[in-house]
Order: sequence, then C-alpha cells, then structure tokens
Amino acid sequence: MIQTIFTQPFLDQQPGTSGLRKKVSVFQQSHYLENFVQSIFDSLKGFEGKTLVVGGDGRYYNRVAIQIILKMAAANGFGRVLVGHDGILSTPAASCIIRKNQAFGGIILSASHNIGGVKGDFGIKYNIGNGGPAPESVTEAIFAHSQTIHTYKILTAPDADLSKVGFSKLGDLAVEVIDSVNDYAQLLESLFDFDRIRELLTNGRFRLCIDSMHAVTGAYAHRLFEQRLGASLGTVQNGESLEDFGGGHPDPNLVYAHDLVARLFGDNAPDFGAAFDGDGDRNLILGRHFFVTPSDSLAVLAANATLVPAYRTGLAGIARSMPTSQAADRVAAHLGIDCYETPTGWKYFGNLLDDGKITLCGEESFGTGSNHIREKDGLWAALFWLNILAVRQQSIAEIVQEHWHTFGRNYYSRHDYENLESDRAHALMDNLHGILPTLKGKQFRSQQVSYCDDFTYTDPVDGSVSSHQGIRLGFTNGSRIIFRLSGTGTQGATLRVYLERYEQNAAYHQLDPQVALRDLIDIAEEVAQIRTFTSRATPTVVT
Ligand code: G16
Repeated sequence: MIQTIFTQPFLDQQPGTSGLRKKVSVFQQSHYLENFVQSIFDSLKGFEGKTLVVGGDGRYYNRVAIQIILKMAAANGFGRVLVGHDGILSTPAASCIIRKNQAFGGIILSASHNIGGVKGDFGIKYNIGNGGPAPESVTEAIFAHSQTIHTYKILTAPDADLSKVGFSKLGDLAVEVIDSVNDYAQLLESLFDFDRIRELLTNGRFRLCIDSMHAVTGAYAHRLFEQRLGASLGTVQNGESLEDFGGGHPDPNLVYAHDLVARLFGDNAPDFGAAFDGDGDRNLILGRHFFVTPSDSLAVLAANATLVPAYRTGLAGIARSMPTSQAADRVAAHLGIDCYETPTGWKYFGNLLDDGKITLCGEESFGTGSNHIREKDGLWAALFWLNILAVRQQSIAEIVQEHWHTFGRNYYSRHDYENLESDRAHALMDNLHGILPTLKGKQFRSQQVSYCDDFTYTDPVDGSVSSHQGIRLGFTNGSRIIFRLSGTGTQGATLRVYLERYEQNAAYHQLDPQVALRDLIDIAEEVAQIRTFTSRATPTVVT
C-alpha cells in the first residue's frame, strides 16, 4: 500500500559541494531522509516507469537508508531500480551503471572521505542521467522543495532482499540486485592495457601496495588487482569494507592514509602505492619515497595519455578546478588543447565532458577522472599510472621529475583549518572580501598582486553562472593564494588555503614544498589574519 505521510520541512537540507552530508544522528531523525528523498523526486520530471540506480559506500546507515529509498521510489512511480549487492556501489561504479543502463538517474549514499560509524557522517546525493552529480540548478530545486515539503510517499512493504543478486518486486517496482563490481571492472578493462599491466605486476621485481582503508573499494581492488591483474594476494590492504571504516578516516592523503604512507616512505618500500576514499572516487598516488600531488598527477596523466589505449588518439581538452595547480595548463598549452578552470565540485565537469570539450579532468582534492564516466575515479587513476609505468619502465619519481624538467614545477600545498567556529570562519572571509579592492598592485615581500577576485564561473556550454567560488590572489610571477570554505564538512567550518608557486629552473625542483612556499604561507597569514580570526597557530592538515 502506498502511504502519504505528513511531515514538516527541515531548514538545513541545502546540498553542499557534493550532496547533503550530515551526522548520522541528523539523518536518523524521523522523516529527515524521507523529506530529502521526496524533495529529490519532486524536483525531477518524467521518471515514471524509468530506471533509478541506488547504492552506497557501505557506511553505517546505508542499509536502512536504501530500504527507505526503494520504498519511496516504488511509491513515487519509478519502474525499476538497479541496486548494488548488499546495497554497495562505489561512486564511480554507480556512475558507470547509470550510463550503461541509460537510467533516469541515481541516488548515491556516501559522505565520501568523511568518517563513518554511528557517530560519523552520512550523505546522499542525486546523479543525473549522464551519470554525474546533479548540476546546481537541480540541487537548488531540491533545496527549495525541502523548504516547503509537507508530505512524502512511501510503500508499506517488507524490506527487499539485497543479499542475493537477482530480481524481486516492491509493489509495481522491479528491483534488480546487481553485482557491485562486474560492469565497472569491465569498463576499466576496456580502457587500459591489462596485459601490459599484468606483465609489470607479475615480473617478480615490481611491488604494488593498495590501501582500501576499509572502505568501499575493497571488493573492487581485490577483483581488479589480485584476480584480474595477477598481483599477489595481500597486495590490497585494509580491503575488508566495514561500516565504520575500521575507525579510520577514509581520506587518502598524507595524514589519514598513514599506513600506506609509512610503507611507501619506509625501508624496503614498494614501487607503487595507492589509496582510495570512502566511496572510491578519490585517489592518493605514491612512488617509493615519493608523493605525487593530485595537481601534478593530472598533469602527468595528461602528458602521457597517448600511452594508454583509451586515450591513444589524444585529448580533446583538460579541465581542473580553480584551486588546483596550473601544472595541467602547461601540458594543455604544449599539446595545443584547451584547459578549463571550473569551481570546486565534480558537477562542473559534467557539461564539458558531455559536450566533448575535455577528456581528462582533476582536482587538488585527490580527484582525477575522464570521459569514461561522470565521477572522479580512484581505481581508474591507479590503473592509469600503472599503465604508464608498464610502458615507460621507469619509477614514479623519475617520471614526475622528468615532467618537471620539461614543464617546470608548480610547487603546491593546501593548508586546512578544520572544525573552526562557523562565525569566525565567515568573519575571516568577509574581511577578505572587504579588502579585495585594495590589494591589486600591492607588494607583499617578493610578490606583487596582479589580480584579486572572488571567482565566478560561466559554464561555456549552457551559460550558467556560479559566483562566490573562492577568493583568488594572483601574483605577477604566476604564484597564487586561494581562500575558500569547504562545502563538505559537517561540523563547524573548514578554511582551505591553497598555495601555488611556479619554478622553471630545474636546479630548484627538489625543495620541500613548505620551504618553497614559505613566502606565500606568510603572505596568506598577513592578508587573511588567520591567527587573529581563528585563534589557530597552525593548520590541522597540510597536504
Ligand atoms: C567533493 C567534490 C569535489 C571537491 C571536494 C572538496 O569530493 O566532489 O569536487 O573537490 O568535495 O570539496 P570542499 O573543498 O568543498 O570540501 P568528495 O570526494 O567529498 O565527494
């Protein structure tokens, strides 16, 4: 039976950089999830009888939420849902499945790299039929509906059995439980030279270490690296997916992926290490005693793309988010292709990919991807690197250093001040806004400001305008400092300070980035008065 339930709006259901993310306890309030799901459905038109893809990263509350969503999809008139086995789909796999089945859209349950468990975070986002995150026009409509909602529809029925691959029915809704890995693994296999990668991984010399951080990629990584590519058993560490990610923080950076970092920077280190986040779309790439920044990773992948079967004929263009370093721009210029600068958020790449303007895209926040799906893709990035290594037969450090030699090095770092009092973080940003008009032409230490603004993006495909996307301070020598507040946190506010300096001279390519960026770090403090506004002397996380 379809029931119409009366409810009242929650005023805090505005999607952030990537969907709605809140503490589990917030989602557990009566009607909270239901209101948001109904707001999604009420914002869409023409889905009656169509297919919806549903899955999540397996974090705590995934199972409960999926059953609610299935019953609401049934009550609202979807014809079919494709749902991952046990409710599990990595974000890239969900994107792949939406595209492959020409589904109307998908609902992905994840709070990405945020901590999980009962006391952790939960999240939900809607992806459109191209497989990518809903654009701002849709997320704004969802939020608007959530502010006036007074009823939602749900089917009264026993839970669907998601423990077996197969078909069942919920009312008139066909429920198809699919293998979480198959389609996605096949897609990746079609892009890369698996024979060559297998040769590399089984030559008895090359050593690989993959860290799934007890998050969703465990099953995917076991299947791809150990079963399909012949890497030895044990290559995938922390491969068992757990609802609380084993108590860890599934954010693949130098701080939170400490196990992997310790191995790759320890004695007798492996040749290659990669880690992925909660929902499998982020990646960390390490060589022996070598960290590849996400910005450099995008640039190196672009420069070497023709070594990989899927990109053999070249790239249409590249895009990077505004705070990502300009290393990729140099490669694009060299290749004679366009490079687009978008706001932070994968959703801004969708139109560029759909329109064929770009082939590769990436962000400083450990996200890299291509036109194969419409989400960033952690395992794809690791395989891309392995394909390059298999062809070039060089180490990661050699490849990156050669890259710097050819293109120059964009020293880069991000300083995060997490869990700040929201008012104080906003006061800091307001102050920056206030002084923006006075900064142009000013000299700070060795640097002169050539431009300063609050970044506005006009989508070249549909003309939509996104403003207030971060404060940029550009200097005459190409260095940049960017300030923005994170849109993915669930507690207080997080200030991100992005620092970039270009160095062409190879004699200066081996500096510690924190040393190379010292002047800019000091200027950021001087301009933004971080200590005064936040009472913090140092950042929480430096990557
Ligand atoms: C999300 C978005 C990314 C964005 C990142 C950081 O990643 O999909 O595009 O770069 O958040 O956003 P912020 O700086 O606002 O915290 P994920 O992996 O969390 O979905």
